[in-house]
Amino acid sequence: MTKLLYFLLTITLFQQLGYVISRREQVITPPLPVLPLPSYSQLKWQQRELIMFVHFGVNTFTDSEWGTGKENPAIFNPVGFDANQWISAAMDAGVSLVILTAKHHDGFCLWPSKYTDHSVKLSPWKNGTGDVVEEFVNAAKARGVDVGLYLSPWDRHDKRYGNDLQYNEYYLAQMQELLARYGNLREIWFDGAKGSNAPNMSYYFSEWFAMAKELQSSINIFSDAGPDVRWVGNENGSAGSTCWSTINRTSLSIGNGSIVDYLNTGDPEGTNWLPAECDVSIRTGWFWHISESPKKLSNLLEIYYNSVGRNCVMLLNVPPNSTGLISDIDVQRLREFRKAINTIFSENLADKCTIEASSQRGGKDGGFGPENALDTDHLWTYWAPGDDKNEGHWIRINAQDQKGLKFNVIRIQEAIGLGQRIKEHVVYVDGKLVAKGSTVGYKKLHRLENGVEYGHVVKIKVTKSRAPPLISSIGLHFDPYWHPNDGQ
Ligand code: FUL
Repeated sequence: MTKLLYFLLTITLFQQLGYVISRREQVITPPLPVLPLPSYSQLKWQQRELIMFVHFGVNTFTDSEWGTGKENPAIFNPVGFDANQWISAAMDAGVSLVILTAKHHDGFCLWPSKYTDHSVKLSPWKNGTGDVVEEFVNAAKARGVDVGLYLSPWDRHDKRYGNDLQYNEYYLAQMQELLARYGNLREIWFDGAKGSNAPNMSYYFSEWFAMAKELQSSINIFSDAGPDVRWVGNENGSAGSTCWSTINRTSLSIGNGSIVDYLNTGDPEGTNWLPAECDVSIRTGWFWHISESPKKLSNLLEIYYNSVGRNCVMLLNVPPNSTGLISDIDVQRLREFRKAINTIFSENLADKCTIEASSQRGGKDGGFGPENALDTDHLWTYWAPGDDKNEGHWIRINAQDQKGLKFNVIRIQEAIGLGQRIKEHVVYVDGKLVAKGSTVGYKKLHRLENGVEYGHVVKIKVTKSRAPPLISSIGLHFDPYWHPNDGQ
């Protein structure tokens, strides 16, 4: 009898265990990533979307763009300098990272470097006791804004420039000062520009990059060729309409004009994750000039669509004036810019719609349904199709009210944490083709050429991809500033 009882008990236990195991087995795992992948810091950078550049130095006082290196430090005297005002302007623009030119090509240092006197030390500003970098960093940190620094490799002042060993040691010494003294930096900018005062000067990039990572492991290194962020290949803020975050670093070199097209589009076969940053100035020049004024809002929006809307980060330069403040007119424009972005994107008309897809990974309850493209997570929840074909998958949004939807912008985002995949896609509204595109990446914005669409059914079809597409977010938006027929 007891034997029978034991037997029955054991069977029940096994049955229960089997039930638990089989329930466990039903949880569908995420698909494998497609290499290369972004690093943690690159993902953080990408999500910032809009960041700010600040060009400030002796050029601010001489009405020039490239200083000669012969400027007298006595000209540097920003009597109304207030880094808090810069940071407020950045925050008004919704910017979470600001990059300052600690040293531009003229060699003048905005911090009291112990390796040169050509710095704020010899200026009348605060009787030579000031430190722009320190005040900038403190103001930003106090408001939760991240910082980065630009340290120009090209130096038109220092006598060591032209002597490879001496100058590289000098440059590294300054980099160590900046990276060790001012807390966490999120980005360091290595500019590829090199002038005629020593055209054969070699920069020891490997040593520079290794030391930068040693001193700050989460820093993103920007240069024409990365290693973390690449130049987009122009200074007008415009990425290629095809823009891969992947590229082959072995095909890149710094300061090489012949690779700008490659930088602009990236490479679907690229084995390195190296997304592009689009640097552009709010004014014509990088430094402040009394004769210049900020770009119109419509220009800034155009740049936003051509950078953020093409899988890049927009690095918008806003130069402080000779008082040491960002001019009111620029502050105003930054506010308008942010207000416009919020107006366009804060409402997603697709939120009130139903959404369906050609198939979904793991079936109806697999956790990878198209509804993931309408939640607020734009990275780690996503729609994944149900098979491993690289073409033909689609997702469809259906309006619920009879009137249909009024929109002129379509936003598509890939779950780039698992690799950039989409090569070609098309968008139909009520069966009519309204947009065609290639890459998507972190964010693709289609501003509809024919203006507003009133539609009931919006279908996004991925016609070609490197692996099954993973879509993390979709938006249908109305941009009241977009008037394609006005020749904007
Ligand atoms: C260029 C420099 O020559 C400009 O002066 C500016 O700093 C721009 C961001 O990069 O290469």
